[in-house]
Amino acid sequence: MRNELTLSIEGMHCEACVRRVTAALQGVEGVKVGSVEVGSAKTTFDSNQTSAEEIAAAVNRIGFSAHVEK
Ligand code: 9UX
Repeated sequence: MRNELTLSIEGMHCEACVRRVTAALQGVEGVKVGSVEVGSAKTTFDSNQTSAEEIAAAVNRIGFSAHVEK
């Protein structure tokens, strides 16, 4: 099943951050990136392939602090 996920992301300050976060999200199997801006990201994901926690963890691994909004 396909779920919507919005992350609020601390530590993003510029467009390069937007690109880094976008790349990290695209690297997670089952994720479709909607929009990424400084401070947040909207995605959808297949719950058979990944989870909100896993997606947030991928963003945290590159040095940000992601929180699941919904
Ligand atoms: Mo911008 Mo982001 O100078 O990880 S690249 S703050």
